[in-house]
Amino acid sequence: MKKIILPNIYYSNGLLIGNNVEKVVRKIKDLNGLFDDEASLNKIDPDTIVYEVSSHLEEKEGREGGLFFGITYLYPGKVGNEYFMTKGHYHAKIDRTEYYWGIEGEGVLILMDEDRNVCGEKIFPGSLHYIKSGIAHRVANTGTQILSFGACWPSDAGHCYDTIAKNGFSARLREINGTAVLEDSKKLLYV
Ligand code: PAN
Ligand code: ZN
Repeated sequence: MKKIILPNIYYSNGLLIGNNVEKVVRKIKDLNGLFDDEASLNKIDPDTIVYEVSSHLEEKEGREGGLFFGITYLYPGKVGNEYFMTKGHYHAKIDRTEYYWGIEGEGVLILMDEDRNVCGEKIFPGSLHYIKSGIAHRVANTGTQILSFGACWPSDAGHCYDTIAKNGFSARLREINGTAVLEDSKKLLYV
């Protein structure tokens, strides 16, 4: 008779529990330069949590052939008229792809190619998003509750934050007249 064992990782009541789970917390004070309305930013408590990520990192970072799994919890909120969002990144190995899927709440996945063409996809419970090679990705919460989404990416993908930190995305997701609008960024540094 062969053994049937319990898994060592659970996704239960919205939480990832088990071995090799690591949690990252991103507060307003950790996100310098992310939001463009500095006057509004200065009115927000720097310890306000914008998002948390729980990841199951079973593999060694950089190993080819493995996968990582993470759940992001993005809080509702705005800085001025710009929605709370993740930093956003390209993968360090630029051709590495990723799945995102919506779990709870609502928002927009903002995608940008290397020529800085941007588009947005709505995220909602059950939505599935395949992020192709060479595409920077960021999520903004457009709702009034936590937006949580899953992610699965190759363990050799890595994260490149520098390009986005320096040049941003070419569009920002703002609430204008009560609607989420992906507006061209005024900081177009590629001109
Ligand atoms: C996700 C992201 C997560 C947080 O797991 O890392 O949503 O966003 P930032 O990394 O941009 O802060 C992912 O895309 N992994 O590759
Ligand atoms: Zn990614």
